[in-house]
Amino acid sequence: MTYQYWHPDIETMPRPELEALQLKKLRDMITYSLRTPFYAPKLHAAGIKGPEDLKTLDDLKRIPFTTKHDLRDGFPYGFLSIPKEEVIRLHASSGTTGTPTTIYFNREDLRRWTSYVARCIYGTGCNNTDVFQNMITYGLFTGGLGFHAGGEEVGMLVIPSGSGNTTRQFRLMQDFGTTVVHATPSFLLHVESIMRAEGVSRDSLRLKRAFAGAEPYSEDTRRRIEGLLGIDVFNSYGLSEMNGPGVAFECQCKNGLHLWEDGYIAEIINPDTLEPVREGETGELVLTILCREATPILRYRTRDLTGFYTEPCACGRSHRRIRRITGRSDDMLIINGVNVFPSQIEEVIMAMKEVGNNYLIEIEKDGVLDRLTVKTEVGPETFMDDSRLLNALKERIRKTLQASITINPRVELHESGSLPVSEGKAKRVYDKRPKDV
Ligand code: DLL
Repeated sequence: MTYQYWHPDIETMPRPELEALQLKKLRDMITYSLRTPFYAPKLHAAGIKGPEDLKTLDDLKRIPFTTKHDLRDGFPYGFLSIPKEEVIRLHASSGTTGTPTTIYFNREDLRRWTSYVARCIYGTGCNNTDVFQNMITYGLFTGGLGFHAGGEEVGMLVIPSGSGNTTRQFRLMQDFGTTVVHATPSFLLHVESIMRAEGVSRDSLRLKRAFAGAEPYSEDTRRRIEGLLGIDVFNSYGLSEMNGPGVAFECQCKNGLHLWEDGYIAEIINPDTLEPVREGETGELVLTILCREATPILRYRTRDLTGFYTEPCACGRSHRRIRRITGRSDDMLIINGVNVFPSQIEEVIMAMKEVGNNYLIEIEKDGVLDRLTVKTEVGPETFMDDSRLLNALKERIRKTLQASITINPRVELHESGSLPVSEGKAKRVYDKRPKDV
């Protein structure tokens, strides 16, 4: 196989050079971090007063971890390192309680992010003859605009179709001869099942590749999508705190995701002891961004569980590969690609006085998509025989939840005291989706 590289010198850079580059960029990040209200006192406390105080990459370990909680506490500008007039875009992460985590970009930050996404796309074998349909949510979510810009950078014809509306997606694919799509793996499976239902034959399309990410999926799911659609599926990993997509991506070998180490420093730690795991072992991925001036984030605990491959990749890239993400070390749920914390649901329902104390969250597969059901007891004062009142309450809960978590849940009301009560620590989340990761 011939492999194509977008940034050949960087992608195949010998490791000693790559690590020297990391140190240089890390020092720049320290300069920017020292300008933020959040990091300035933390770095000073660690004895870091300027970039020169970091002598080796190992000195990074002197800096404490940053968590999602810190980002929320720092809302809105605690992590901003440049004057507001120089900021030209923000993105915000879904799946937070009330306060979003917001990331700011200057013009160069956006240019750099775009070039990482272009590197990922090109490395799968795409080029400017491709027609790219970006079937993922645009807006504050980074998947839409991130891939859009990366696709344009490669020179592909980019169709900003966004997610949903499957019938229209087929129409666009047929009209413009789409060769590459980007979606969550669950949406790709959904597309395939609608294709069958609507009698759209795979031969009427020119699809060759798909980029699938933003949620965990198994190797079996990848193979299933590949088999059903007759295409190659590449795993795409990223998170809004680290720009979004473009952090780690599979190359043509489809065997682990190259984590772009000139843009990010990766550590893998034991989430309980916070000590590094041995090379190759599974743990929590911790990332330091090296490619964003406006919002530097150091040693961010992603909560994603993975490990490094220890052997080099056949493609010749020197950047290490991480294994498919197998889960998280916190309680965040990913439902049809949207991040949801159980605490967000609790916050909404517990604020309603007609609602009782007990509730359950259930996630199941409905066909290929995820379905969220929120079961809640009504308060002792609410009569279960007043169906008009109950329906109105149900609808109000549904709408308020949808406004908070952006997905539309099913809501079930139960009589006071009728939902199961766990002994000890309450078990409220029942994730009934098959665990095939
Ligand atoms: O999901 C960014 C993205 C967009 C990645 C498009 C890939 C494609 P967030 O909404 O901040 O950002 O969610 C980040 O999603 O910490 C993981 O838990 C999960 N995640 C993302 N990609 C994968 C993947 C975007 N390939 C969170 N496999 C991350 C498993 C993934 N989980």
